Amino acid sequence: MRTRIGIVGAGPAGLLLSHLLYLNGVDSVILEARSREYCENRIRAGVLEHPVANLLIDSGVGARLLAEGMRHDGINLRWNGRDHRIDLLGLTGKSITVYSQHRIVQDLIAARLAAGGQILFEAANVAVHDFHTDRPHISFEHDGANHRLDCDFIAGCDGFHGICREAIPATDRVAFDKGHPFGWLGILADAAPASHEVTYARHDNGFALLSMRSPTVSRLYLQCAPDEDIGQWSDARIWAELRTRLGRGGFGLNEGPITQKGVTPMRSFVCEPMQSGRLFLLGDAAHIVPPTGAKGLNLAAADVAVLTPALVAYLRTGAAEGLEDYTKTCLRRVWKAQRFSWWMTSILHRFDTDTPFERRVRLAELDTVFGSEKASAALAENYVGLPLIL
Ligand code: RFL
Ligand code: PHB
Repeated sequence: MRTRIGIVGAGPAGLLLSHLLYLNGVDSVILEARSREYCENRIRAGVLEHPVANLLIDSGVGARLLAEGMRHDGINLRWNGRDHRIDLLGLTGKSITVYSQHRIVQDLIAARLAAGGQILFEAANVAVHDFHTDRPHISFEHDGANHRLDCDFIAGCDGFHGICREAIPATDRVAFDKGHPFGWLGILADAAPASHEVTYARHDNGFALLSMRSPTVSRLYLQCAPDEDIGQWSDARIWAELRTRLGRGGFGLNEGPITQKGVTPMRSFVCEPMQSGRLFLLGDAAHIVPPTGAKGLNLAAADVAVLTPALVAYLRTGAAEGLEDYTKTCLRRVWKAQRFSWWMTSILHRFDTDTPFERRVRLAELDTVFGSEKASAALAENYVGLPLIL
């Protein structure tokens, strides 16, 4: 097999890259380890930045997003029984869209297949080769046979646990890695969201988050131990803890059947550079952030927005500047998102190892946001999303 761009991974990064390349007349093939059904039902992110929603709409895959996505003009911070609304629209002129990541994946898969795009699901033993030459290739197994995909470039969109980053010689990359001493226990529930806007709560028991997927489905999270045993959390215990942490006079949490629950450990990570020869890393393959800033999916889309024009320019005219600058261009935005995600995490979570001094500084930081429009505006500017290319 031969294509221009060999893409490993059919998550948001790989699918959006393949779609945008197609719109620019560039062929690609996606190799994905999991089944289509698995990819289309993996519950993950929900908040789209303003420029990312626009990118999806402008590239023709926004019909369902526009029909079913929920435009939110603000978010709430809750602490000490008080709500502080961050007026995203008033402070920045922009809004966010709440729309499930797995729907974006469904929309992109449908668009690629309708356009004759090739996505090989359940591809096993994917390995990338010769990306330091101008004839890279990818080997894999599919339908019980060995295959080889020759390409001009390889896009590693295979997430944090993928194989592409690890294929770069260890001496050629640096990992910036920071663990966090907690995880999030997340649930989906058939219950109307008790607030119409996303609400981040700080409580002495730990952080809690109220989000939603539709007017009848709530998405809720609780700070927990990184290795929390989900078996210890009955539905009743989850609701009780959510009520405690999100509780506020007059605020009643709507309860309903829990349809999904899971624990995610938290990590901040950046791989530099994000490129090695003709292998480019995008999205979670290159960087991950704690979810408190709702940035992971959005960063993946931004990498795609940088790489697509760079690849198109090179293939059309031989101009290599965009490709040469790929790491530099992406990392400016990546590190700003790292900073923001780390900061949101640090003011909203409970840190058991804090000294009393550190704890008070965190609280003062949060109080600064509650009391200052300028501080709220800085939060809002980052939350709605910096320009895709800085
Ligand atoms: P993905 O989505 O992980 O996709 C990678 C794909 O590669 C496949 N793969 C392989 N394929 C072939 N061969 C191999 N060897 C392979 N190894 C892996 C995988 O099966 C998969 O299909 O990475 P991508 O495309 O970079 O997208 C990144 C986002 O998924 C991620 O950043 C977000 O989900 C993070 N995130 C959030 N981001 C936001 O922007 N807003 C949010 O509100 C938000 N909330 C969240 C989140 C992530 C969470 N979890 C579970 C990690 C909330 C949670 C709880
Ligand atoms: C979600 O809706 O899943 C969500 C919302 C905001 C976050 C993280 C996740 O910061």
